[in-house]
Amino acid sequence: MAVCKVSSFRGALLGALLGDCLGAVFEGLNTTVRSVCQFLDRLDKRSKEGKDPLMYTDDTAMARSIIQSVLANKQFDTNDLAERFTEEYKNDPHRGYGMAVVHVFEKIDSGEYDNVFIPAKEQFDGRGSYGNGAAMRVVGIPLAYPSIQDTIKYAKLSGQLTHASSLGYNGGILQALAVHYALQGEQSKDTFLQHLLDHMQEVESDEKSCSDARALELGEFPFCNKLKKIKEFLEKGNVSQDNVVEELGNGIAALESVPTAIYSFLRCMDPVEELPQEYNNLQRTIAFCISLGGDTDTIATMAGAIAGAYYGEEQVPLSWKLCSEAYQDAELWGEKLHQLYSTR
Ligand code: 8NA
Ligand code: MG
Ligand code: MG
Ligand code: MG
Repeated sequence: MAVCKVSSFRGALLGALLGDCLGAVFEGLNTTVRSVCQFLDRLDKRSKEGKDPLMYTDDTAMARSIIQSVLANKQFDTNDLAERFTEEYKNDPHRGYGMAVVHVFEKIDSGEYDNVFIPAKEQFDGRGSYGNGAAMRVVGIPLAYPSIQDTIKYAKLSGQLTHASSLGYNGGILQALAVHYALQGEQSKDTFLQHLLDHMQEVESDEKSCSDARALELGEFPFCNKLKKIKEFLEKGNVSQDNVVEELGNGIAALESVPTAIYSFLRCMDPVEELPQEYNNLQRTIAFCISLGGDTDTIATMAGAIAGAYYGEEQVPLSWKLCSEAYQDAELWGEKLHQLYSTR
């Protein structure tokens, strides 16, 4: 196993935070590359004016609960995590949570459920949520567990507390795997994608994944098929943003957003014509995601986590960081997770 640097851990959490805080400004708006870059370029001035920071949303609020739970317990504890999600929501409900997920928190809070996984299973008439909520918050898991098996197991469990559809929690597993492999350091796009594909082929071959995909008329191995589309797009080169949105998506479903985040990370390993040449890879990745529109905070937070893990905190621009709420926690927790990871 590669020796992972503390800079990668801090970078992953900072990248995730910046993607959320900066992406949230554009959530649901009609975005253009130009408007996104104008906004990003003004952050330098903003950071010097002492304005209130840009607030993080549900993505980071829930990621913080996972990180705090893992750091406090050293081991994964589903009941503790369910309680932290619920308390966090009750204390601070206006962070832009998904419309449906709040019912899970209300049910857990009612104290009527002994099994904390049941409320998620009751969502959408028993079909469970396929939203990207499990994926948007998962970054703390691959930063806490060096083993692939643990990463998959705990990404799944942390996802299933709110997302009982395999189309939801498998998205969380894929995002966790992407951060895991990004932490391992420099590798080719092909190698990176092949790792993800190998694992997702196994993940998506169980009975529930097959039947959930069938019920949604998606065909088998939906995430694997998106990974193959990513490979095709990367080989093609300059695929237009409209095409990316059309084929990979920019929506609130995990299947319409996790592959988009992974594609954006890989695409932005090389310069992107429309984006300023002076941007580094991490800046490029976040700007690219936001300019795709749709669920901008969530796609940018996922891609930001992957890019931050891969390039390290050296690529995190100071002014972008200074404009993001509670960035000091990301730095401190990155260090603590690195310690925990290194002792396992
Ligand atoms: P969620 O579990 O409430 O799912 C989000 C939405 O996905 C639901 O409200 C439904 O519209 C839809 N959905 C999920 N599963 C099903 C299903 N089985 N059948 C029909 N519809 C379904 O929330 P989440 O935690 O997954 O969050 C997902 C996204 O919503 C995140 O981006 C989060 O930030 C939030 N959000 C998004 C927007 C936006 O417009 N992009 C705005 C505010 C909040
Ligand atoms: Mg959000
Ligand atoms: Mg490993
Ligand atoms: Mg979102």
